[in-house]
Amino acid sequence: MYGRLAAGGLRDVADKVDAGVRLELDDGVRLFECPDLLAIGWLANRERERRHGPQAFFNHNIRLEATNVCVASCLFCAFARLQPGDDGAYTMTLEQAWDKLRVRADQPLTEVHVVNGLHPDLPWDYYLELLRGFKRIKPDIHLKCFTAVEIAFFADLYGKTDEQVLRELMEAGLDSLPGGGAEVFAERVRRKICHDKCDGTRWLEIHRIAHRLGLRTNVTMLYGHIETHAERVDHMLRARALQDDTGGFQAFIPLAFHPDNNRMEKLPAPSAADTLRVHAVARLMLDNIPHVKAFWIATGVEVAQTALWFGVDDLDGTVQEERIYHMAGAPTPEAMTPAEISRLIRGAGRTPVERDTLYNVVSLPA
Ligand code: V47
Repeated sequence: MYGRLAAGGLRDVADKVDAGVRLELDDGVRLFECPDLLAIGWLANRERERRHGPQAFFNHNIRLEATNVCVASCLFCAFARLQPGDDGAYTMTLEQAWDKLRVRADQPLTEVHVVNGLHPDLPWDYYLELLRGFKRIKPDIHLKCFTAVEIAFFADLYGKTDEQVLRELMEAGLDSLPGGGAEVFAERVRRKICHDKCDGTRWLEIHRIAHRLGLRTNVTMLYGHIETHAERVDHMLRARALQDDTGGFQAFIPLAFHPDNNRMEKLPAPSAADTLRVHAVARLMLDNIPHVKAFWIATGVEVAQTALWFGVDDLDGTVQEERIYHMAGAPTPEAMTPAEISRLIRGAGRTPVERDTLYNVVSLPA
């Protein structure tokens, strides 16, 4: 394989990885531009196996989107409705939201993952009660709720600091932050695709505060639209720099752009080869983030399975009732059972490990 890496002009990059020397912007761009995908996958796989051996993690979770009313106008979004009365707009009552957990009392769920639109009129107490109610129903459930974009929105809407918002949510039961809303940190890209929500600097600052307060968080990257290779690598490097300071990120999650029913629908979806490469490059650039996750809803089930040999060690979870990707045309199922995910992982020659949100082992599926 070293011969192939040398032929692809990447021998020096491979030597750096071998010597534990950090890759920089130029190295990352070259990893994106070298045609030999398998050589890059091999390098990333070595890093993945060094950290996690044959293990591949997943969790038993549900996804909840309590409202799709949203004041932001991200070009890639097929989920948001701008006004409460718009066609297809919905906002769950607290009882309806809690029911999503109540009706699954028979499932050994460990996590509720909540992502909402930025609703202009809900009272602050709605969000606090949402969390308190979930904990009343299932006290040991882990609540991974609200992206940094939502935290910034709450702070501005309710006249609080970002830290106050996080502290009050934590008191109500918040356990960690998901990685959504990061998109691509580069100002050029954000100006074009999501100009009216919190910028990359504030997104990172909110995660810095969350880490200081003891919360673990994730970081995503929406790829396959207008971003350049350098902007992808820059995004990874900004996450890596924060991780050097705090150590609070658990997983990096590349999110494949889905082009249906949104204002970027003229763009093609990223190819499977690009998806495998993005995950592999993330594994190589992000030497300080423990997990690289393939969100199977976004990548497609088969590509997520293959990605387990391209730097990925985690497949997210059972999910159930996902809307953001399905409204943007994702052909994936809306849920997988733990048995189905385990079969998928085993089919790739990896060892399934059911984890909780903080990567404690819950079970080793037989
Ligand atoms: O921030 C929206 C993305 C994200 C589209 O932390 C789209 O464990 C592609 O962040 N095509 C929300 N992507 C989902 C998310 C997430 C998913 C899985 C796990 C975790 C985690 C977080 O979905 C948004 C945005 O980047 N998104 N529309 C679209 N058309």
